[in-house]
Amino acid sequence: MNLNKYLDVKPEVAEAIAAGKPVVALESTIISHGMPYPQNVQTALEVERIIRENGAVPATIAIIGGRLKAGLTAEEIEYFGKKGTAIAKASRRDLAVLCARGEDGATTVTTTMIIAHMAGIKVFATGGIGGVHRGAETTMDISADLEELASTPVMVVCAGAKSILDLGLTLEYLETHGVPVIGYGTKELPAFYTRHSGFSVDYEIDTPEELAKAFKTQHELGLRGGMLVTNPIPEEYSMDAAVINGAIDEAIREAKEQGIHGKETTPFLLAKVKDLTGGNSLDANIQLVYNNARLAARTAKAYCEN
Ligand code: PSU
Ligand code: MN
Repeated sequence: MNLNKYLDVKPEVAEAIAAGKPVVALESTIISHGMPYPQNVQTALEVERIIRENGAVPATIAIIGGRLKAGLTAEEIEYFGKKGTAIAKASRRDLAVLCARGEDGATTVTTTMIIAHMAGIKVFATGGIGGVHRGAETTMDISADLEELASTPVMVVCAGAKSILDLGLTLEYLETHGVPVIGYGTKELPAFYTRHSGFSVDYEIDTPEELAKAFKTQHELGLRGGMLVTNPIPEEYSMDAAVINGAIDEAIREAKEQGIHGKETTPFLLAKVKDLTGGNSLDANIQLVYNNARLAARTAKAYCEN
């Protein structure tokens, strides 16, 4: 644990970490920017319940009044969900100024990894990660999430990446930076709403115990950085590839037309895809997060047990 004067670890989380019990970190951008109110709050609370049911302690991570929070109360989750996109999306470059000014921030994969690591949490569950955007060869829009995976030792369990990104270039970037990309029960990188992308992962691993062992071995070898576990959406909730890809293409077209750039790009594309596909994509999104929470809790438990 690397405590600093800006970090507040919720007592239940601190006790679990001190006792060597499993904890799973969760991000807050998915609450404030990823889903509409009140489904965002309901989902965040249900994810915490699922993590408990599977033997781990949940720690939803956020920045509140300049404090780095590892573990939120139900009231704080409600506050984040209600304020929604009025809360600043906080990546690595935002942390210092937000803390210095005593402001709120919704943590992305990047900042959730940073704060989880400060608190001593090793496993983190989310929906999708940021990556190399389509057209990045001219825009240079590459998510800070990839750099963080390269340097911070936290396992990120996600459902792959949405094809708002260039999935091939995202995998190339992760390879260059030495981040293992694992498929849970699959050799193919899942594409968030669908189980298939046409791209291969580095390794297929089929049990939480083996995931935990691989990650522990990475630490014991002294290799820096995280591990990306991609867990396909359950078949019954997966979406029609043509429908979702059509919506993504349309969203990218509108973003270009409107000159959307910088930190607005990802939230803009996600919101557009959601509008274009209606409630179906929201349902799929919620279910894949539940699925990732289950796997992350079981993996955190296995990590602590051996
Ligand atoms: N991709 C998704 N859902 C999300 C995000 C990305 O499918 O909610 C959020 C995550 O918080 C992720 C962030 O860390 O967007 C990446 O933003 P950017 O591309 O600006 O780095
Ligand atoms: Mn970006």
